[in-house]
Amino acid sequence: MTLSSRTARLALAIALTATAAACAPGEPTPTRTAEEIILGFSQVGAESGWRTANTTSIKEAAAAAGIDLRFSDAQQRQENQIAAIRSFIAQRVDVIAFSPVVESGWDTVLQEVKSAGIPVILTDRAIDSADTSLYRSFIGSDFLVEGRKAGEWLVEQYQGTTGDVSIVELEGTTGSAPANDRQQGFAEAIAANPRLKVVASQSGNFTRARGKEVMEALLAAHSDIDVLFAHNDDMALGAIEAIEAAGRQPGTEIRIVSIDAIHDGMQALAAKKINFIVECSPLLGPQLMTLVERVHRGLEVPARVVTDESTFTPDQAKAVLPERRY
Ligand code: GZL
Ligand code: ZN
Repeated sequence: MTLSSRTARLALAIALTATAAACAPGEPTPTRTAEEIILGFSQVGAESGWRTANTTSIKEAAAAAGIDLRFSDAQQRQENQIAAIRSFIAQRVDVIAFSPVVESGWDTVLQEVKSAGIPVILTDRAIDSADTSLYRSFIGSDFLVEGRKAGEWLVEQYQGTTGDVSIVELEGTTGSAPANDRQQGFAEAIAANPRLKVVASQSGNFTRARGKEVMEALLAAHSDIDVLFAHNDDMALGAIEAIEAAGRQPGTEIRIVSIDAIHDGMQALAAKKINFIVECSPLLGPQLMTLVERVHRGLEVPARVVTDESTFTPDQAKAVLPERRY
């Protein structure tokens, strides 16, 4: 969807405000003259390094903006997020924001929020509801693009080679937007070379522990694994433990492409145990607070704010590791 020029100007204004807010460390934050805004935030959980960095970004940005943050951790369970959203309605918060653990099953509770007259902002993950009036804006990465970037890198690696390439895929949380879209984007990209074949694909629920368990099973079932595509670094790191325990070499015998670019993932990349990482930025806090303030004041906000993000090779990881914030 191309942003209209007005919306693009607005998005730029938001980005600039956010950058200003984010780039003024040490300066006294302006004491809030307006009444304090109460923001209810329902977080997915604390399942990965990405998630904990995202939580830190949200909490720090709320404090910097003088926003009263009511924060709830759902331990990756949708029923806990729905209960948290209902409690935010009862608390009469001014704005509700959340990262939906899965794409579907939100219409009922978001209808209740709408009837209570509380604006909603989606962060990080999308929902599949057809009713886009249920939320004012969705700020987060384009997971299709992330999956495509991973696939395009793999196609490039095997340019001009012969023989089949067996790929195993560690999927994120079943039913979540990042798992669905990264899988689709990756599949679309590797279709360019029919010798690139996903021989097994299973959920590791975005956690290191589960990624290790699933990779152990895949190694036992497939003696011919050439590549691992992991939907996040935590599962890739768990898989590396399983690969090494099986006496195999991650990064050489089994090449690994992953998504997130968290600190531990970037260290494994610098050590060439991972070969390529597609960045997914968790630092949504400042932009989210700008959106919260605007919707609270009844100002226009863009329906979609896409976070810009990069990709990393081992050498690039080595170069940026010292300055990375997460
Ligand atoms: C992506 C986010 C995903 C991360 C995982 O924006 O929803 O959830 O890629 C995290 O690390 O668990
Ligand atoms: Zn096999």
